Amino acid sequence: MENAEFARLLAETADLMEIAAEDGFRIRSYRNAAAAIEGYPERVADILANPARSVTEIPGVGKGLSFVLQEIRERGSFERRDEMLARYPPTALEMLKIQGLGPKSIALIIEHYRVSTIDGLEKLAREQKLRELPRMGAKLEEKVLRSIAGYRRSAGRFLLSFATEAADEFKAYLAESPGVEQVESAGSVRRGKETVGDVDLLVCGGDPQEVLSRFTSHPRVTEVLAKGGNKASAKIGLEGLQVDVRVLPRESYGAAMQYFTGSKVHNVALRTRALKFGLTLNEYGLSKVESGERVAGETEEEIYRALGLDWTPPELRENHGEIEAAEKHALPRLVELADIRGDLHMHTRETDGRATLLEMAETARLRGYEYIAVTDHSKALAMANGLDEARVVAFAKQVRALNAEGKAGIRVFSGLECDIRRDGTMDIEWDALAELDLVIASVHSHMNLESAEMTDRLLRALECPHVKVLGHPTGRILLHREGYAYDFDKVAADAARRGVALEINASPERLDVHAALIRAAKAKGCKFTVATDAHHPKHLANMPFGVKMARRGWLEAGDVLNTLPSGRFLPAFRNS
Ligand code: DGT
Ligand code: CA
Ligand code: CA
Ligand code: ZN
Repeated sequence: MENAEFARLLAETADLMEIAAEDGFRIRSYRNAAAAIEGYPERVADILANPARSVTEIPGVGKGLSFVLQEIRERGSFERRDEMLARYPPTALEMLKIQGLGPKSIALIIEHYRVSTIDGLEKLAREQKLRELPRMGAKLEEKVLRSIAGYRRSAGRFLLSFATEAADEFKAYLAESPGVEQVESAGSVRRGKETVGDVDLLVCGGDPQEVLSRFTSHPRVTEVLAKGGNKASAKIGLEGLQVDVRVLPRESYGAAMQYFTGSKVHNVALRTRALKFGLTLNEYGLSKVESGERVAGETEEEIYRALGLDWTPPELRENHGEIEAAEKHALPRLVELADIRGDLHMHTRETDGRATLLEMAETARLRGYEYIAVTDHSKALAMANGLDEARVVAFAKQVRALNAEGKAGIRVFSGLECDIRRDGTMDIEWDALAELDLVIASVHSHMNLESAEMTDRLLRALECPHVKVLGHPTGRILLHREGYAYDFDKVAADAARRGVALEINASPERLDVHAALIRAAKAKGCKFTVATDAHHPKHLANMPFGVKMARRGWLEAGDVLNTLPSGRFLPAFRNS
């Protein structure tokens, strides 16, 4: 069981208790523990399993909660949660995922209308019945309807990082089957989509039945959904992620890779094109319509070539112009992980990170980077012990000394993730910011402003001459929260004009900003950074997810400023 799962159960129960208007102290303690566990660098399940350790070492976890966590580990729930679920149907929990509705509103809706499902809620909003309740109005109804649509889109989906980890585990496992030559991810994992419905694995070589039996007998498999001649599907883990495995002969492996990588809309466009050439394309290969003669199938390259196209990177296969570009030999040369020379967003023990600057620097050095920017929080994030002006200035000085002595083994840029206040001003005085190499400006509060006010707030933040990067530009949390509302194009245009880079935040639950907005911003002339927002040395390994996003946004190395060598890096920001 992963920490996120422990955290989810605690937070959920806290929410249900809030619907029930229970004691605020207990609710807060569950929430605090959930937040602490979520960000804890070690697995809670491992600590619980180790008799020499105690989970009370996690800040915010006391004796009472340690029993709760033990109970969760043993049976996947705990007494208080069961009690709450007996009082409210589990669907009430789903209602909590609808943005704009707090527990008090939900309690009111359940009490007044006896409605506790998403469908019921949608009906109430459509029939304009929410506005009959206190403190609810037409605006809320609209927001609820939009939020329900978003919720339906994300239900049953998983973070790319989670799916990738599972895919890698099963790839390694299946590769050990006798005779297996190759195992690869297809589907949305291969395309680098930020959320994934299911994992698609393609196996080449080996005896299909033997490979599939090995798959379905994996200890993490909880339910076998289907098992046929060359395909099996199963659910894995508590989370119920589905994995599809197909075993294919060498001669059609490329065709199957192409077909099962998708996306569906890309494939449809490709098949239409094939027909114009008198060819049919399916998962077995490309063949002539008339004679049935096969012209390609063993590799993807030969299929694209036979259709008069350059091989198209999976991240681009969304039928958003990639086929036209491939025809004209005009596909971008997408940025690669190896192009990235440094990570530009990370936190240390000074604020809410788990390691020291030197520990972060060492891990970055081992990853092969030339430089890092250390960007702790500013004082508005009091809970994270954010830096005030005096600490900012002292930090800048410390980093200058560190670089002069060469003690970090890597070039360190002094940075800050400075909060953007509600009115768009910086949380730190300008003369202190002036001491730093790289100021990232980010929104962490007042995320529900009206679009016009949020737009002005961000535009004002860009006016500060020391701001070089706009951090996690939309503020979305995948499967959890949509980004804040504002005029993205306007802000992107201003960022481009001023030479402020947009961050592509590689943290798996953010992956912010996403493909469509990256392309829109690039069209306005924006530059980008790709950075992990690491709070622990191991988070530096999330860079590939950020690079995937950049690639999905058609970015080349020249669009990403942390591909520049350290000597040319700083002057690439800020023209005004
Ligand atoms: P997901 O799993 O929802 O994150 O997205 P995908 O793209 O992995 O979708 P999935 O797993 O349903 O199917 C994998 C690929 O297989 C998909 O991208 C395209 C191909 N595919 C599956 N079913 C169809 C179909 O009915 N028609 C076409 N043209 N392609 C299909
Ligand atoms: Ca899939
Ligand atoms: Ca699938
Ligand atoms: Zn942040």
